[in-house]
Amino acid sequence: MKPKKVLTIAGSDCSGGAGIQADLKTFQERDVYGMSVVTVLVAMKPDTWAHVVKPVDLEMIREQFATILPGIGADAAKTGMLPTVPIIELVGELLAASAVPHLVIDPVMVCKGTSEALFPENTQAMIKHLLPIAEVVTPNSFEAAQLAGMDELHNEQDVQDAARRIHDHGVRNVVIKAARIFPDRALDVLFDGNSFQRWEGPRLNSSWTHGAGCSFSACIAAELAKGTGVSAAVATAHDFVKAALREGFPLNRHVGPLYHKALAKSGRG
Ligand code: PXL
Repeated sequence: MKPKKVLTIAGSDCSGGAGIQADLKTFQERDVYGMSVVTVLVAMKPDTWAHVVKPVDLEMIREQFATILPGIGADAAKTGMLPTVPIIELVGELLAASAVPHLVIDPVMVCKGTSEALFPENTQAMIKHLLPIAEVVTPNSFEAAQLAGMDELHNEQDVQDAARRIHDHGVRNVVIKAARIFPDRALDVLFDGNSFQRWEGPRLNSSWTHGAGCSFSACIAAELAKGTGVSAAVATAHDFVKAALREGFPLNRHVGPLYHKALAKSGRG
């Protein structure tokens, strides 16, 4: 049987842990055919792990996109790091015209190990150009607060308030990865405009979590491509990332990724 085809529109993390690289590993594990539009190249200084970020020019983003849509076709797409306002506008315009059946927006604003928002001016552009056309958006607590126009989220009530405000931007489903609001528990919350659903588990005390957010949204896109409903897709992504985080491993003294094969290895994938 021909596999479903899924497109990631995101940045290249040359360390292999996040971005396009995490998305393609996730697609492979979830048994869909992965394709990519690279929006930005990210390198890291070996001594400090400071990020060096080089956006791809708009024309080349357009060319890559056309290769896939209309050139090949995609059953679902996800976005990751979109480094500039013009790139967000272009990706929004191309996606809106493509009518891809399932669209997941991962509103990447920070990289693990760096503390400030990478591109604060991009939040409004994502609200305007991407959320209204998206089926699912997957912010972490920081990104959710930015998209909702709120201060830091401190508790589950804040998470629900943020989800309602983000839903008002026109996206059909909001999934907030509230991994950091409790010291001992990890919580994912889904709001579909009517009700809340939650997935909770003990918080894993691992430093090797690089690429967790990218892999989570990539897994949701893969499941949607296969015809799974949003709630079941989020449940699968929760389990997939939890298993992969349990087997996270260090690459060097700065960073460690998830182990994407963990769920398949345990026989539950
Ligand atoms: O984890 C966020 C992220 C997303 N995309 C790219 C990255 C990072 C963090 O390093 O490099 C390309």
